[in-house]
Amino acid sequence: METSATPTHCPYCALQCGMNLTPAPDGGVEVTERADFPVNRGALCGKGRTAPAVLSSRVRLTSPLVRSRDGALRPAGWGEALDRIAEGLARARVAHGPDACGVFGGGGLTNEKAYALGKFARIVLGTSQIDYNGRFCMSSAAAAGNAAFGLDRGLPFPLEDVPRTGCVILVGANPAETMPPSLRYFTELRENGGTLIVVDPRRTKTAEQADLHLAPRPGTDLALALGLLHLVVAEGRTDEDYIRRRTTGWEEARAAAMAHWPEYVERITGVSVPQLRQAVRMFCEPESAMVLTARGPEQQSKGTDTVGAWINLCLATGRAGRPLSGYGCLTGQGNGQGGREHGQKADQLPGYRKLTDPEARRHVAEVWDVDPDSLPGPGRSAYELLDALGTDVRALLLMGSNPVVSAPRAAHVEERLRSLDFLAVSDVVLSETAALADVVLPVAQWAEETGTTTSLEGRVLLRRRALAPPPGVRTDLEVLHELAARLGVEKGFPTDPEEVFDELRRATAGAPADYSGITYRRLAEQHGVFWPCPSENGPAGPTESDTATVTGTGTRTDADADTSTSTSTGTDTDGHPGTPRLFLDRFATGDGRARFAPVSYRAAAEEPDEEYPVLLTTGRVVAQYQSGAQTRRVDELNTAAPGPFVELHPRLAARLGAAEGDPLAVVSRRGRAVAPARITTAIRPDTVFMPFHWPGEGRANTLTNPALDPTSRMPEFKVCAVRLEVVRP
Ligand SMILES: Nc1nc2c(c(=O)[nH]1)N[C@H]1C(S)=C(S)[C@@H](COP(=O)(O)OP(=O)(O)OC[C@H]3O[C@@H](n4cnc5c(=O)[nH]c(N)nc54)[C@H](O)[C@@H]3O)O[C@H]1N2
Ligand SMILES: Nc1nc2c(c(=O)[nH]1)N[C@H]1C(S)=C(S)[C@@H](COP(=O)(O)OP(=O)(O)OC[C@H]3O[C@@H](n4cnc5c(=O)[nH]c(N)nc54)[C@H](O)[C@@H]3O)O[C@H]1N2
Ligand code: SF4
Ligand SMILES: [Mo]
Repeated sequence: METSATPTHCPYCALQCGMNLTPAPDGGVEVTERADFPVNRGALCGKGRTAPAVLSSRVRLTSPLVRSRDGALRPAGWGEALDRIAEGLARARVAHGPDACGVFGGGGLTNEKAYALGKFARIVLGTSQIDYNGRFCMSSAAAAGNAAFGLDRGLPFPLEDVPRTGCVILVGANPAETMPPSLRYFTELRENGGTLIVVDPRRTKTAEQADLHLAPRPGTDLALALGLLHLVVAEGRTDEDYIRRRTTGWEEARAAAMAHWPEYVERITGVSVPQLRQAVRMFCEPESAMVLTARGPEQQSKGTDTVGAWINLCLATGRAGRPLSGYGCLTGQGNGQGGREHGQKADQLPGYRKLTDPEARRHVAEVWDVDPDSLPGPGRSAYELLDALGTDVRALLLMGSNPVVSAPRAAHVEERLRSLDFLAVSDVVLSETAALADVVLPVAQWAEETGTTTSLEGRVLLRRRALAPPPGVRTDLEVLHELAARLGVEKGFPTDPEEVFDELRRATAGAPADYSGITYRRLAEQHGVFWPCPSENGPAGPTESDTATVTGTGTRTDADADTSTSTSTGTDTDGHPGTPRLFLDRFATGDGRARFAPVSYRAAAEEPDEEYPVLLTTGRVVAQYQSGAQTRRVDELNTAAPGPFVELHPRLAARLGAAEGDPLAVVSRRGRAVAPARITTAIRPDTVFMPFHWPGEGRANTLTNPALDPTSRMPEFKVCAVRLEVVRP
């Protein structure tokens, strides 16, 4: 083991906080402060601070497991486990064709793993049936961003721009709980005289910081954004010159917005007309402003249109592709950004290339040394893939997700997983999904292997190995290498992450998400590199002229400068410096103009009725992460957030006769969940909220609606209709 502190990044969310790992007396590591990393400047949330607890062999898998004849999982050697997986996949392929093998990945996997997994699916299994949990995360924002700007990078500017803008509208985002160290950017914004508007049906810890809190009915953000745009037009606050020079499609979008009268929007959303007017004033009066969305408006069956409407608001007011202004999506998972760029998404090849684009296929096939015609076409989206298990898709390899807890209509998904001929799961712990597998592989995690992630800022970062994995554990890259060899592909699946990254660089050269100019050496020397970063002589990325780097120290240049800031870290003398700020000169569309989305309001897939009169929305609490597979194994976090609950307003509680802590049954058309009541005035009386981190009786996803957005194929996690009853003993 290394003896001194290893600078690296947190295993969990997309903020990718910097931390040091220092050897601990017990032979493990402990987290110590890494104040030099500019994004979090040493601050960490409880999850990051306690992350080493999940490295301990007490809580994790250290031997492969295979299902024995009596139905139980028993420890096995690696040779046997890998042979069983290769057989299971090969059998499905021989009997039913290549698309009978499915692959499911995760946005927590490093770029190297995501890349290798996509390549494995396409060239070893020859299957189109690969998708990943990021589909449940930011796919609506990605679809809307691509449509409007021709490119999807969560934030088109670094977080350090946030405190210097005039107004931020945070839509359905609760960073106080989901990215606590990022809260300082919003606090500094207000200290600098800027204003914060939070749009959330709950008065969250984030909303408590806001100058204005709008609490719409869940699922109505589309109407809200259109109502604001209506007022912008009515009050003469559009930026006509900008609209003319930098956009297309305004007339149609304008006409659609004008049909959304403030009084009509008030009726749909529950947000009053004076509040709408106040929001417009706060957003339009300063020189610059931003809209940031997260899962609230995105995880809807109209998430793409909803984000499109918020982007319209930015475009109509000249607030995109300008210094300190723009639309951004707060990406969620540790590698939520990179995980959506390198080919584990159903329709995609590395570098955000499209599987349907002949030139993209040719480029990637050449790097992979295969015939372009041998690459399959686009496959199904995540929920559709899970829904097809046991019917079209007979064998599944799953890496980096726990859908038994996190997928919508989870009881059905669980049943689909059980109906497979063969399921293999690679994980660090025995997750609820791994527990259903025929073979479980124990793999190394963040601190035990090197790899890169791409943060919500589009900043590519190096995670470094700080200690050896426990005996019996291998890496995901080793797993793919071994499986490829057993399935007849001897070359092309190196186990050294840097070798994989160098291939990824070639595969992404000239692509929208161009990583070709990024090397491990550069990442080791500076605080990350923002893509696109073409190689010195390579083809330019979409915004070639924006070639600034951001500072490593928070130093700033003039906010009004018409070019981006360029305070160099002093080390990137080799080649393209990366692209912290996108779109300042042109958007990444063919004509360089941003495109308005002609969208109109529509209802949620399931609205309340007599039988199911209440709205359920779902989300997160600060001390648990996602399906809880990792954080539910950390004592300190379990003490802070021991289990599920149903948040409801005192008025609704009174109607039900429920007291604080009473077990509440929540029933939807998909199923029934039970969890204790948590009564608070911080939620709308027509809505209840459940966090989704737990399996079993209190599993929120037993209830959720898998209605999909027609474009992004995002399920409607944030809105469904339920009824409630107190469970009397
Ligand atoms: N502690 C913790 N942090 C995390 C994670 C975690 O599991 N735990 N996961 C990470 C990941 S992958 C992600 S994607 C991010 C997610 O980060 P966020 O998007 O901030 O988290 P959520 O709690 O899912 O949703 C945010 C807010 O949306 C609100 N909301 C619900 N319905 C609606 C609606 O219809 N409209 C609007 N406007 N708002 C609505 C909820 O009340 C909630 O406060 O967090 C990341 N960070
Ligand atoms: N109701 C409701 N449901 C939701 C959401 C919601 O807001 N409401 N949010 C959705 C969102 S945004 C997301 S991102 C999903 C996330 O939900 P999941 O996809 O279930 O995400 P995790 O719980 O992070 O699962 C990651 C799994 O991979 C394992 N793992 C960690 N690191 C590695 C590694 O390096 N290799 C391998 N092989 N395994 C690893 C972990 O132990 C864990 O079992 O949930 C979605 N589900
Ligand atoms: S905010 Fe996210 S990246 Fe930072 S310590 Fe917490 S979980 Fe880790
Ligand atoms: Mo996510």
